[in-house]
Amino acid sequence: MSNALQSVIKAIDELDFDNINNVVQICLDEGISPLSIIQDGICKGLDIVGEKFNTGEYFLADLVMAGEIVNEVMPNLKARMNSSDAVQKGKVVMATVKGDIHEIGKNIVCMLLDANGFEVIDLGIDVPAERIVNTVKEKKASFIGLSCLLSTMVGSIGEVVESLKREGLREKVRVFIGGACTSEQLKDEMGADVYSATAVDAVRTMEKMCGAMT
Ligand code: B12
Repeated sequence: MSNALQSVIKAIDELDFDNINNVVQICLDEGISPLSIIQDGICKGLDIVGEKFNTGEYFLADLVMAGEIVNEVMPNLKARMNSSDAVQKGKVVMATVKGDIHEIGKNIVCMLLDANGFEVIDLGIDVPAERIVNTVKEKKASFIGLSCLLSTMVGSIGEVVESLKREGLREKVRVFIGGACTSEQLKDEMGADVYSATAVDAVRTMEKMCGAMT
Protein backbone atom coordinates (compact mmCIF):
# COMPACT_ATOMS: atom_id res chain seq x y z
CA MET A 1 0.00 0.00 0.00
CA SER A 2 1.20 3.51 -0.82
CA ASN A 3 2.61 5.75 1.91
CA ALA A 4 -0.06 8.32 1.10
CA LEU A 5 -2.89 5.86 1.87
CA GLN A 6 -1.10 4.77 5.04
CA SER A 7 -1.08 8.44 6.09
CA VAL A 8 -4.86 8.60 5.64
CA ILE A 9 -5.30 5.52 7.85
CA LYS A 10 -2.94 7.05 10.43
CA ALA A 11 -4.70 10.44 10.42
CA ILE A 12 -8.06 8.75 11.15
CA ASP A 13 -6.57 6.32 13.67
CA GLU A 14 -4.85 9.19 15.53
CA LEU A 15 -7.92 11.48 15.17
CA ASP A 16 -5.74 14.08 13.46
CA PHE A 17 -8.43 16.49 12.22
CA ASP A 18 -5.90 19.17 11.22
CA ASN A 19 -4.01 16.87 8.87
CA ILE A 20 -6.76 14.92 7.10
CA ASN A 21 -7.32 17.31 4.18
CA ASN A 22 -3.59 17.46 3.61
CA VAL A 23 -3.06 13.67 3.45
CA VAL A 24 -6.14 13.16 1.26
CA GLN A 25 -4.84 15.81 -1.13
CA ILE A 26 -1.49 14.00 -1.36
CA CYS A 27 -3.37 10.81 -2.35
CA LEU A 28 -5.33 12.69 -5.02
CA ASP A 29 -2.12 14.29 -6.33
CA GLU A 30 -0.61 10.81 -6.63
CA GLY A 31 -3.59 9.75 -8.76
CA ILE A 32 -5.23 7.51 -6.15
CA SER A 33 -8.98 7.36 -6.89
CA PRO A 34 -11.50 8.82 -4.43
CA LEU A 35 -13.04 5.34 -4.12
CA SER A 36 -9.72 3.79 -3.11
CA ILE A 37 -9.07 6.65 -0.65
CA ILE A 38 -12.44 5.86 0.96
CA GLN A 39 -12.21 2.06 0.95
CA ASP A 40 -8.49 1.49 1.50
CA GLY A 41 -7.80 4.56 3.64
CA ILE A 42 -10.78 6.04 5.47
CA CYS A 43 -12.66 2.77 6.13
CA LYS A 44 -9.50 1.01 7.36
CA GLY A 45 -8.78 3.92 9.70
CA LEU A 46 -12.34 3.75 11.05
CA ASP A 47 -11.96 0.00 11.67
CA ILE A 48 -8.95 0.74 13.88
CA VAL A 49 -10.90 3.44 15.74
CA GLY A 50 -13.71 0.90 16.29
CA GLU A 51 -11.21 -1.65 17.66
CA LYS A 52 -9.77 0.94 20.05
CA PHE A 53 -13.30 1.78 21.22
CA ASN A 54 -13.89 -1.94 21.84
CA THR A 55 -10.75 -2.31 23.93
CA GLY A 56 -11.47 0.84 25.95
CA GLU A 57 -8.57 2.85 24.54
CA TYR A 58 -10.98 5.26 22.82
CA PHE A 59 -14.23 6.70 24.19
CA LEU A 60 -17.48 7.95 22.65
CA ALA A 61 -16.01 11.44 22.15
CA ASP A 62 -13.32 9.81 20.00
CA LEU A 63 -15.94 8.09 17.81
CA VAL A 64 -17.63 11.49 17.41
CA MET A 65 -14.30 13.03 16.39
CA ALA A 66 -13.67 10.21 13.87
CA GLY A 67 -17.08 10.95 12.32
CA GLU A 68 -16.27 14.66 12.11
CA ILE A 69 -12.94 13.98 10.45
CA VAL A 70 -14.63 11.87 7.78
CA ASN A 71 -17.36 14.47 7.23
CA GLU A 72 -14.61 17.07 6.77
CA VAL A 73 -13.08 15.32 3.73
CA MET A 74 -16.14 13.75 2.13
CA PRO A 75 -17.38 16.84 0.18
CA ASN A 76 -14.04 17.05 -1.63
CA LEU A 77 -14.10 13.34 -2.53
CA LYS A 78 -17.79 13.45 -3.49
CA ALA A 79 -17.19 16.37 -5.86
CA ARG A 80 -14.58 14.30 -7.68
CA MET A 81 -16.82 11.26 -8.04
CA ASN A 82 -19.93 12.83 -9.58
CA SER A 83 -20.25 11.99 -13.24
CA SER A 84 -22.23 14.73 -14.96
CA ASP A 85 -23.38 12.64 -17.94
CA ALA A 86 -24.82 9.83 -15.84
CA VAL A 87 -28.11 8.34 -17.01
CA GLN A 88 -30.80 7.75 -14.36
CA LYS A 89 -30.94 3.99 -13.86
CA GLY A 90 -33.48 3.73 -11.05
CA LYS A 91 -34.69 5.39 -7.86
CA VAL A 92 -33.25 4.35 -4.52
CA VAL A 93 -34.58 5.41 -1.11
CA MET A 94 -31.65 5.30 1.32
CA ALA A 95 -31.78 5.54 5.13
CA THR A 96 -30.02 4.56 8.30
CA VAL A 97 -32.64 2.61 10.25
CA LYS A 98 -34.62 3.83 13.25
CA GLY A 99 -32.51 3.99 16.42
CA ASP A 100 -29.19 4.17 14.56
CA ILE A 101 -27.36 7.43 13.83
CA HIS A 102 -24.29 6.10 11.95
CA GLU A 103 -24.21 7.87 8.60
CA ILE A 104 -20.77 7.48 7.03
CA GLY A 105 -21.36 4.12 5.31
CA LYS A 106 -24.82 5.20 4.11
CA ASN A 107 -23.35 8.40 2.70
CA ILE A 108 -20.70 6.44 0.80
CA VAL A 109 -23.35 4.18 -0.73
CA CYS A 110 -25.38 7.30 -1.69
CA MET A 111 -22.31 8.89 -3.29
CA LEU A 112 -21.48 5.82 -5.34
CA LEU A 113 -25.06 5.26 -6.49
CA ASP A 114 -25.32 8.91 -7.50
CA ALA A 115 -22.02 8.74 -9.38
CA ASN A 116 -23.27 5.65 -11.22
CA GLY A 117 -26.50 7.11 -12.53
CA PHE A 118 -29.07 6.23 -9.85
CA GLU A 119 -31.46 8.81 -8.44
CA VAL A 120 -30.90 8.75 -4.68
CA ILE A 121 -33.44 9.97 -2.14
CA ASP A 122 -31.44 10.13 1.08
CA LEU A 123 -33.73 10.26 4.14
CA GLY A 124 -30.81 10.53 6.58
CA ILE A 125 -30.37 8.75 9.91
CA ASP A 126 -32.70 7.29 12.56
CA VAL A 127 -35.54 7.01 10.04
CA PRO A 128 -38.82 5.30 11.03
CA ALA A 129 -40.21 2.57 8.74
CA GLU A 130 -43.36 4.55 7.87
CA ARG A 131 -41.34 7.45 6.47
CA ILE A 132 -39.28 5.10 4.30
CA VAL A 133 -42.34 3.30 2.96
CA ASN A 134 -44.28 6.54 2.36
CA THR A 135 -41.35 7.88 0.35
CA VAL A 136 -41.16 4.68 -1.74
CA LYS A 137 -44.87 5.07 -2.49
CA GLU A 138 -44.64 8.77 -3.32
CA LYS A 139 -41.50 8.56 -5.48
CA LYS A 140 -42.26 5.14 -7.01
CA ALA A 141 -38.77 3.93 -6.07
CA SER A 142 -37.50 0.49 -7.16
CA PHE A 143 -34.96 0.04 -4.37
CA ILE A 144 -34.60 0.66 -0.65
CA GLY A 145 -31.13 0.74 0.95
CA LEU A 146 -31.06 0.30 4.72
CA SER A 147 -27.89 0.92 6.70
CA CYS A 148 -27.60 -0.60 10.17
CA LEU A 149 -24.49 -0.73 12.36
CA LEU A 150 -26.01 -1.46 15.77
CA SER A 151 -26.90 -5.07 16.58
CA THR A 152 -29.59 -3.74 18.93
CA MET A 153 -31.39 -2.03 16.03
CA VAL A 154 -31.61 -4.83 13.44
CA GLY A 155 -35.33 -5.21 14.21
CA SER A 156 -35.85 -1.84 12.48
CA ILE A 157 -35.04 -3.60 9.17
CA GLY A 158 -37.85 -6.10 9.77
CA GLU A 159 -40.22 -3.19 10.52
CA VAL A 160 -39.59 -1.74 7.07
CA VAL A 161 -40.27 -5.10 5.40
CA GLU A 162 -43.48 -5.59 7.39
CA SER A 163 -44.62 -2.05 6.61
CA LEU A 164 -44.04 -2.66 2.88
CA LYS A 165 -46.20 -5.80 3.10
CA ARG A 166 -49.00 -3.91 4.86
CA GLU A 167 -48.98 -1.28 2.11
CA GLY A 168 -49.02 -3.92 -0.66
CA LEU A 169 -45.62 -2.74 -1.91
CA ARG A 170 -43.41 -5.70 -1.02
CA GLU A 171 -43.25 -7.13 -4.56
CA LYS A 172 -42.58 -3.75 -6.16
CA VAL A 173 -39.34 -2.90 -4.35
CA ARG A 174 -36.03 -4.66 -3.65
CA VAL A 175 -34.67 -4.15 -0.14
CA PHE A 176 -30.88 -3.94 0.23
CA ILE A 177 -29.19 -4.03 3.63
CA GLY A 178 -25.63 -3.17 4.66
CA GLY A 179 -23.54 -1.90 7.56
CA ALA A 180 -21.19 -3.49 10.08
CA CYS A 181 -23.73 -5.67 11.91
CA THR A 182 -25.58 -6.99 8.84
CA SER A 183 -25.04 -10.31 7.03
CA GLU A 184 -26.58 -12.79 4.59
CA GLN A 185 -28.17 -14.55 7.54
CA LEU A 186 -29.69 -11.32 8.89
CA LYS A 187 -31.03 -10.54 5.41
CA ASP A 188 -32.94 -13.85 5.47
CA GLU A 189 -34.13 -13.39 9.05
CA MET A 190 -35.49 -9.91 8.31
CA GLY A 191 -37.02 -10.82 4.94
CA ALA A 192 -34.84 -8.39 2.97
CA ASP A 193 -33.64 -9.16 -0.59
CA VAL A 194 -29.92 -8.39 -0.81
CA TYR A 195 -27.03 -8.05 1.64
CA SER A 196 -24.00 -6.16 0.34
CA ALA A 197 -20.76 -6.02 2.30
CA THR A 198 -19.50 -2.93 0.48
CA ALA A 199 -20.90 0.05 -1.36
CA VAL A 200 -19.27 -1.16 -4.58
CA ASP A 201 -21.02 -4.55 -4.33
CA ALA A 202 -24.34 -2.81 -3.73
CA VAL A 203 -24.01 -0.66 -6.87
CA ARG A 204 -22.98 -3.66 -9.02
CA THR A 205 -25.91 -5.75 -7.81
CA MET A 206 -28.43 -2.92 -8.35
CA GLU A 207 -27.08 -2.38 -11.86
CA LYS A 208 -27.55 -6.09 -12.64
CA MET A 209 -31.09 -6.01 -11.23
CA CYS A 210 -31.94 -2.92 -13.31
CA GLY A 211 -30.81 -4.81 -16.40
CA ALA A 212 -33.06 -7.71 -15.44
CA MET A 213 -36.02 -5.38 -14.78
CA THR A 214 -35.95 -3.61 -18.19
C1 B12 B 1 -17.73 6.55 13.78
C2 B12 B 1 -18.58 5.65 14.67
C3 B12 B 1 -19.59 6.26 15.42
C4 B12 B 1 -20.00 7.73 15.26
C5 B12 B 1 -20.74 7.86 13.91
C6 B12 B 1 -20.54 9.25 13.33
C7 B12 B 1 -21.22 9.40 12.01
N1 B12 B 1 -21.31 10.66 11.63
O1 B12 B 1 -21.68 8.48 11.37
C8 B12 B 1 -20.91 7.98 16.50
C9 B12 B 1 -20.14 8.76 17.55
C10 B12 B 1 -22.22 8.70 16.24
C11 B12 B 1 -21.15 6.57 17.02
C12 B12 B 1 -22.06 6.30 18.02
C13 B12 B 1 -22.26 5.05 18.58
N2 B12 B 1 -21.59 3.91 18.26
CO1 B12 B 1 -20.44 3.78 16.78
N3 B12 B 1 -18.96 3.47 15.56
C14 B12 B 1 -18.33 4.25 14.75
C15 B12 B 1 -17.23 3.42 14.01
C16 B12 B 1 -15.88 3.73 14.66
C17 B12 B 1 -17.12 3.66 12.52
C18 B12 B 1 -18.42 3.46 11.74
C19 B12 B 1 -18.18 3.81 10.31
O2 B12 B 1 -18.57 4.88 9.86
N4 B12 B 1 -17.48 2.93 9.57
C20 B12 B 1 -17.07 3.19 8.16
C21 B12 B 1 -18.20 2.88 7.21
C22 B12 B 1 -17.78 3.25 5.80
O3 B12 B 1 -18.45 1.52 7.29
P1 B12 B 1 -19.90 0.89 7.20
O4 B12 B 1 -20.90 1.77 7.84
O5 B12 B 1 -19.83 -0.51 7.63
O6 B12 B 1 -20.25 0.99 5.63
C23 B12 B 1 -19.70 0.19 4.59
C24 B12 B 1 -20.46 -1.13 4.39
O7 B12 B 1 -20.93 -1.69 5.59
C25 B12 B 1 -21.53 -0.79 3.40
N5 B12 B 1 -22.82 -0.24 3.86
C26 B12 B 1 -23.10 0.59 4.88
N6 B12 B 1 -24.37 0.94 4.89
C27 B12 B 1 -24.95 0.31 3.86
C28 B12 B 1 -26.27 0.32 3.41
C29 B12 B 1 -26.62 -0.44 2.30
C30 B12 B 1 -28.01 -0.43 1.82
C31 B12 B 1 -25.62 -1.22 1.66
C32 B12 B 1 -26.01 -2.07 0.52
C33 B12 B 1 -24.30 -1.22 2.08
C34 B12 B 1 -23.97 -0.45 3.18
O8 B12 B 1 -20.92 0.18 2.57
C35 B12 B 1 -19.98 0.98 3.32
C36 B12 B 1 -18.77 1.23 2.45
O9 B12 B 1 -18.34 0.09 1.77
C37 B12 B 1 -17.72 1.96 14.26
C38 B12 B 1 -16.65 0.87 14.20
C39 B12 B 1 -16.63 0.18 12.84
N7 B12 B 1 -15.48 -0.33 12.49
O10 B12 B 1 -17.61 0.08 12.15
C40 B12 B 1 -18.44 2.11 15.61
C41 B12 B 1 -19.55 1.13 15.97
C42 B12 B 1 -20.47 0.85 14.79
N8 B12 B 1 -20.35 1.88 17.04
C43 B12 B 1 -20.68 1.15 17.99
C44 B12 B 1 -21.41 1.61 19.14
C45 B12 B 1 -21.62 0.61 20.26
C46 B12 B 1 -21.87 2.93 19.21
C47 B12 B 1 -22.71 3.55 20.33
C48 B12 B 1 -23.84 2.65 20.88
C49 B12 B 1 -21.73 3.97 21.44
C50 B12 B 1 -22.37 4.46 22.73
N9 B12 B 1 -22.02 3.81 23.80
O11 B12 B 1 -23.15 5.37 22.73
C51 B12 B 1 -23.28 4.82 19.64
C52 B12 B 1 -24.66 4.54 18.97
C53 B12 B 1 -25.44 5.75 18.64
C54 B12 B 1 -26.65 5.40 17.79
N10 B12 B 1 -27.84 5.43 18.36
O12 B12 B 1 -26.50 5.05 16.62
C55 B12 B 1 -20.30 -0.32 17.80
C56 B12 B 1 -21.51 -1.17 17.36
C57 B12 B 1 -21.46 -2.56 17.98
C58 B12 B 1 -22.67 -3.35 17.55
N11 B12 B 1 -22.42 -4.41 16.83
O13 B12 B 1 -23.79 -3.03 17.88
C59 B12 B 1 -19.14 -0.19 16.73
C60 B12 B 1 -18.99 -1.42 15.80
C61 B12 B 1 -17.82 0.05 17.54
C62 B12 B 1 -17.36 -1.19 18.29
N12 B12 B 1 -16.41 -1.89 17.75
O14 B12 B 1 -17.87 -1.50 19.32
N13 B12 B 1 -20.34 5.65 16.39
